[in-house]
Amino acid sequence: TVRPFSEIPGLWKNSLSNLYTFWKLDGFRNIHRIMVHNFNTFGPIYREKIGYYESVNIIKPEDAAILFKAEGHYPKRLRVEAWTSYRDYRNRKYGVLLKDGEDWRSNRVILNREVISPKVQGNFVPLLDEVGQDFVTRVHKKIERSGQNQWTTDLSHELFKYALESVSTVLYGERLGLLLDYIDPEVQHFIDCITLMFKSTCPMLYIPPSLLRRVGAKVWNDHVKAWDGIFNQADRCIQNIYRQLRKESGAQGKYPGVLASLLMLDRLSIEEIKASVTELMAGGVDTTSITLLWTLYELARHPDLQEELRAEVTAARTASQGDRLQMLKMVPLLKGALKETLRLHPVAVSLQRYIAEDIVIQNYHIPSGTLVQLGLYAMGRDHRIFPHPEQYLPSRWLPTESHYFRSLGFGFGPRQCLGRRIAETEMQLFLIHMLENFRIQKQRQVEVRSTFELILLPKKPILLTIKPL
Ligand code: HEM
Ligand code: 2DC
Repeated sequence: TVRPFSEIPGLWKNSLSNLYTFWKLDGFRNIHRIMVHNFNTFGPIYREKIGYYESVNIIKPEDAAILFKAEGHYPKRLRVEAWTSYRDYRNRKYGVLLKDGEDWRSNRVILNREVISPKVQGNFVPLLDEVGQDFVTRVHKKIERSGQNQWTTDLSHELFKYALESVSTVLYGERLGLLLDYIDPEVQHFIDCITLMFKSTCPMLYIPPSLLRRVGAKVWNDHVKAWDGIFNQADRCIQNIYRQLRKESGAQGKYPGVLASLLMLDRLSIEEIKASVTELMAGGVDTTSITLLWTLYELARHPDLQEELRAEVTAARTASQGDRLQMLKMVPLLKGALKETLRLHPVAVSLQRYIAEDIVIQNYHIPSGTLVQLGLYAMGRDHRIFPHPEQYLPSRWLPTESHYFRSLGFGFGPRQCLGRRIAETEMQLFLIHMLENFRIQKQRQVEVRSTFELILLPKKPILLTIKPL
């Protein structure tokens, strides 16, 4: 017999004292480890209430399958109040990230065609390949300047620029030139604003932004400043393309980028296009750059694997005669490496849905409308789901095995990451370029842990040494 919802184990009865313990454990920074701890204490399902939001947490792939089958036609995630409050406060439209219901679906369908459908990848590859090429040139220059035939550095700032240049090139169909020696202070400001926006969101997951705004809290002011900076820069880029398009209508066969394609398609209002393009631009920086940094870190820690990947890339290059699009189909281990990175270092600690129908998980009844969270970080590190979870083994993702509801770094279904194809292409090409040109090494073998700043980031700077092959 199915047990009732009220019997699900967990610390959900006293939310205020939970908030207090949470605070004491520095829970804001450690959500991912607290979730692991909770699964160890309560088993594969537990209920939780912290501050104003209540959820059921699950960890097993089979249960994830049940969750996503119950997501309905309009899948809905946990609403990040800080983000919607800002839009309401400044009277700006929601893009796909924040919309829900039919409004979300109708926008998302149109965006899918231009951003994530397989047919656009061919347009993205040459653009992104050029950015990868420029990154290599830049690193060679840095190595030369060091006078030591190597370059030891915290690559994160370079990777932020690489990621922003990549996503901008695809969105606007033209280069911003971020990999040149001179960096426009406005662009640096934009990058800083994204990091601040994520960071200042965290406390507002638990304390209502409306309250913080009323008391004039610093975190709310920081958050507003951050989004203002993001929207100002995105507006400048969008205006620029819009003006160009009006002057020279109908380009000569060249792929014009996502924004111009959407404008010419004319199925979304300009305000809606602006809202979603801004979200794409802001969502495309910290996510891919941090995933690449973690991947380089893992490659530096596993030199034999690095050589194996290099061999795969070299063979793919020969077999495809340098055709990059073709080449991307011949690097399964490299793709496995990215999946392995997202298993151990997911950008999102959890995936969530408000379920659209009643379900039964682990023999407990869960009523329709409940917020159910899949603990992505905890799942990736569970030995019952991934044997020897502490080992970085890209080969576990080769197509010979089944990966039923295990590869969820980008989410799942119609509400999955809209930037997925851009992210994957951009990251694969980056690694191909790096492996073709450099060897990555690391000084000491110390484990770097994650810290939660809305997305998971390395707790300490990662220092890598890059040498020409
Ligand atoms: C949503 C992960 C890169 C834009 C999401 C979600 C995840 C995710 C887990 C929620 C999906 C769900 O609820 O099922 C990642 C990871 C990335 C990445 C791991 C890179 C390693 C990007 C990039 C962009 C982007 C490069 C923009 C170009 C978005 C947007 C949404 C989203 C707009 C909301 C989609 C919607 O609500 O319909 N991402 N993302 N992401 N991501 Fe990403
Ligand atoms: C954070 O408890 C932890 O892709 C919360 O590119 C639940 C939660 C809700 C939504 C998640 C968020 C977490 C992590 C960051 C995500 C976000 C949805 C989209 C966003 C996963 C797990 C991200 C990074 C987007 C960001 C777009 C940008 C314009 C803000």
